[in-house]
Formats: sequence, C-alpha cells, structure tokens
Amino acid sequence: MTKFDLIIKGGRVATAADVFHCDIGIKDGRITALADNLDGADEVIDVAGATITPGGVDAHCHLDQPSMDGSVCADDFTSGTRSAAAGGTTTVIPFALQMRGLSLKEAVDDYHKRSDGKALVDYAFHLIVTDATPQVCGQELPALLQDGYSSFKIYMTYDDLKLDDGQILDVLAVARRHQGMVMIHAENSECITWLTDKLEQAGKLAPKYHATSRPGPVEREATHRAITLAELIDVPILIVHVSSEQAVQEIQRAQRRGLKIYGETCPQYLFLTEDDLDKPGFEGAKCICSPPPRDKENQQVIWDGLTNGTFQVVSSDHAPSRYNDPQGKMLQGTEASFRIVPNGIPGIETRLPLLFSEGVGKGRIDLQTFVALTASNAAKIYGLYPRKGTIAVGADADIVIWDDHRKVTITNDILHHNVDYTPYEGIEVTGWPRTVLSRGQVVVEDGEVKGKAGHGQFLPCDPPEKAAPLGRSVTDFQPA
Ligand code: DUC
Ligand code: ZN
Ligand code: ZN
Repeated sequence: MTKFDLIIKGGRVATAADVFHCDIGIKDGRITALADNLDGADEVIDVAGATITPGGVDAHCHLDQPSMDGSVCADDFTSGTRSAAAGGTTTVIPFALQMRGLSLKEAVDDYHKRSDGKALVDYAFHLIVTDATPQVCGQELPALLQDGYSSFKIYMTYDDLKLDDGQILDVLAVARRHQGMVMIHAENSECITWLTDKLEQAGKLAPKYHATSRPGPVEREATHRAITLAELIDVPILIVHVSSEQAVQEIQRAQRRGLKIYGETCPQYLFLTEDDLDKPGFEGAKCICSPPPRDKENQQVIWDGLTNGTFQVVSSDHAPSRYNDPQGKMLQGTEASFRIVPNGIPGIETRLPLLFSEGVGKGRIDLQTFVALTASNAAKIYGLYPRKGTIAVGADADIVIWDDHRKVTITNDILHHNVDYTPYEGIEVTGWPRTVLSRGQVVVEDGEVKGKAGHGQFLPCDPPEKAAPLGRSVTDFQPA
C-alpha cells in the first residue's frame, strides 16, 4: 500500500495565516502531510509553483429554494454545486427555508430530499426562520442546533419572511442559550414599502428604481437595530450581504465597542453599481438584488472593509433566477414594477476568480486575507473548521490549484450554472481554478468538471463556539 493516494508537488500554498512552498500528501480524502520532497503516492500532480488555496466555502447561496412568488430557483444541488466546483468552491451552505405555518423540521427534511445524492461538493444547511413560534423557539430550534444545524438566517424585510423585533429577540435568545449563529438580513421593511409605494404612484417602475427604494439609510437603520437587539441579548450575530457605507459604519462602531458583530459582503457590492440597474430596456433586472448595488464611493468603502476588519466573510449570495423566463426575472413581463421582479443574482462560480484577480492580483488584499474571507473564516464561524477552510494535516483535501496567469473573459457560456446570464459578462480576470479537489477527488481538471452528483456529503456543523477563534476584527486597529 502506498503512503499517499496523491501528492501535489511544488505548490505555493496559502492559508489564512501564511504562504509557503511545500508538497501536499493526501490519503483517504484527507491531508496527511505537508513537507518538502514527499514521495510514495499512486498519483502525483506537479504544479510547478502554482498557487494553492483551500477550496472555497460559500456560506451564503440559495439552491433549490422554494419561493412564494411563483418564481423558480434556477439551480438545484447538482447545477449549483457543479458551478461552485468549477469556480473553486468545495463547500456550500444554502438555506432550508421554513414556510410560515410549517415546522422547521419539515423544512429540513424537505431540503435533505432536495439535496440527497445530488451535490458534487460537500454542503451544510443554514435554517431560515420565518415563524418564530414558541414551538419553534422552544423545541425545534434547540433540537436542530444539537443535530448540526448551527446557524439560522432571519429577515427584517420581505413580507412573507420578516420577523418583528420581539420575534428577533426570541430567536437571538435561543442562539445565546444553545450556541447558534444568527445571520441577519438588515433592511427596514416599512421604509422600503413606503418608498416603493411612492415610486409606483409616480409611475417609476423600471429596474433602476429598485435601488431608489432601498437607499443606504434603510440598511443603516436595520443594521443599527439588529446590533442593538444582539447587544440586549449579548449574543454574536453576522450581518449578511452588507452593501453600504452606512451599514459599514454601524458595524465598525459596534466592533469598536467590543461587540461580536461579524460582517459579510458579496462580489455584487465590489463589482456592480446602481448603474447596472439602469441598463437599456428591462436588462437592469438582471442585477436586481437586495440590498442593491450602490455607487462607486460605497463600492470603495466595501473594498476597504475587506482589509480593515469590518468583513470576515465574502459569500456569493448566489440567488439564481433566469432572465428570459416567466418563472424568473420576467415573472410578470418586462413592464412590471421592480417590486415584483425576483431578487437575486447568480455568482457562485465567479466569486473566487473575481476576488483572486481584482483583490489579490491588483494588490487590494493579500493572499492570506483572500483565504480568510473566502474559506477559513466562514468555516470557523459556522462550525466546520478545521475540517473545511484550510490546508492543514487532518483537514479534508479540499484544494484549488490556480492557473495564476490565465486571462479569462467572463461570459455566461463558460459558466456551469443553470442561469441564462451573468452580471459579470465581459469582465476580464487573471487567474482561474485549474484543478479542484474535494476530499482528495479531482472534481475539476484543467477547468473541466469531472465531479459526479452524489460525491458531495452533508456536513453537520459544530456550534460556532467550539470552533477556533477568528482573526482580527476592526478593534485591532484602534490605538491602545
Ligand atoms: N436578497 C436576499 O436577501 N436573498 C436572496 C437574493 C437577494 O437579493
Ligand atoms: Zn438576504
Ligand atoms: Zn441571500
């Protein structure tokens, strides 16, 4: 029997802490050695100095999620994880959504049916709590937390999803008692409804008015309130998909005060602006997501947040609706109000290449920060570390070997999702995942997907508390 199943030779290996040169020995799906001059393997991949990073952990994506408006989530677990793998992501955490009036347990059982045997890479579930009844908060959530569902998202907007402040406090109290991580979608629902009504009354229905209906202060108020509620309960929270300077300021203020507030942002807030909602005809609908992309100044604040400690996580918020489709963006035709266009954009495959090229390649972030933001921190926050999110002896051999200098123009036809567009059409990036391993299996080889549906396994998550502590926070940058 050989010592290793596979050796990856001669890589420049990056973790959230260091960049070093070594070989990687893999046995039975795990990393078993990191050293120079390893030998004794059935197979060797010589990478000749290529950059190697841990497989990405996409901690916020929507796959085969039921909707209440008649639209259809374009990606199921097979197409979504195929696209994830092609873009270097080897762990995804989508959402088991509780429909109001139904139990959370039913949502989880249904989501297992939707994912069993279908994924190409490993996956865990977040829960979405929309009905915070005494039964849910008293029995179901604690039991599910115990069983490896350690994080749940709650909404402060969307009529069929949102919780009021009292319900949010109820959920936060469960998280504190049973060590859960609460992810909060922070936008003020009443303000959005009021602004949307006024815009519609004035005949302003086009996609660009989506951004007008959800300006920065709407996000600031809800972010401030979410932090206040978390402070009352004294429990960490994570604010998802942060888009604006106003929300960043609230998060930084809380972090400086020593509160455990984590922040997540997404490529759409780094690469798109509200001008993308103002494309000719109905095209702007392709970029309707919430919160909306903002202006260049806000974009810069979000970039700065990647290095000043505001953000721990960059996720895709892949929420795929097809464009030219009556079950997608054109649900009610092209003259419909922005209010009824399904929210969300695709991005599970482009997340890593965009950030690698425009972040690391352009010197905005270093490679360690790239790894922390795209893999390690999410694995830590959601209780998957160190099995996922790092390159270390004992970790799963989830690995990306980069084609560092390959220039790729992003077009929808090179992507593997089931969506008929990408909002990043035409952007040229340098660097693309060449080979991707999931638990030691080659799932992408020379850019071609080789993985098979059913390889991906469900991952129960530890409580966040058991995971290793995070790296720096904005408080590290305060004068002593
Ligand atoms: N916003 C969300 O909150 N979820 C999915 C898509 C979106 O744009
Ligand atoms: Zn959201
Ligand atoms: Zn989302």
